[in-house]
Amino acid sequence: MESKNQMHSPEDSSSSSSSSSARKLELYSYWQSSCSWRVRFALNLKGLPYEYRAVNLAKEEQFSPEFEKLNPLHYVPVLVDGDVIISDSYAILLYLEEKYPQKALLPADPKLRAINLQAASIVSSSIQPLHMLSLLNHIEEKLGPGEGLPWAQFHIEKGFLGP
Ligand SMILES: N[C@@H](CCC(=O)N[C@@H](CS)C(=O)NCC(=O)O)C(=O)O
Repeated sequence: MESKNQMHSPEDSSSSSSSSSARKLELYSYWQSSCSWRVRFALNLKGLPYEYRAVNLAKEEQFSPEFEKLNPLHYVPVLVDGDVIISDSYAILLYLEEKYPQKALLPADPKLRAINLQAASIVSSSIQPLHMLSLLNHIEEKLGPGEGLPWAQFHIEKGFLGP
């Protein structure tokens, strides 16, 4: 995991939003993490500057003692906003929406709001957890090499298209 003041590749472009001198938010992220993409989308849509902290999952940096203090579950993303530390993308999105209401992500209409939250919840609880890196590694270990991909494809298609 990089130290606080370092920037990095290949995602350096994503940290362009942190050019403001009033840097406050910090996002611990990995470039292939779809959970982190969600938060980056939200930060950019809301125009919130943030500092990008790369956690290289391929190098198992999520298990470093430094990162473990932020998220004992060893997952990215983690958002740090002053003394607030949030380590789940869904919770981070709701936090950002409430704390920084400018450029709302959710519609005001309750029905449309519920449909949006339904889609977000399906992705974050019924699709993504079924193909996270640690689970795919576990499946490959238990069932054999090459078994992870069809597993992931099945659950992604089911989540988006239905059975
Ligand atoms: N519910 C969490 C899930 C976080 C999660 O699964 N993060 C993945 C990247 S998208 C991760 O860090 N995986 C590391 C691993 O599986 O060891 C969220 O939405 O933030």
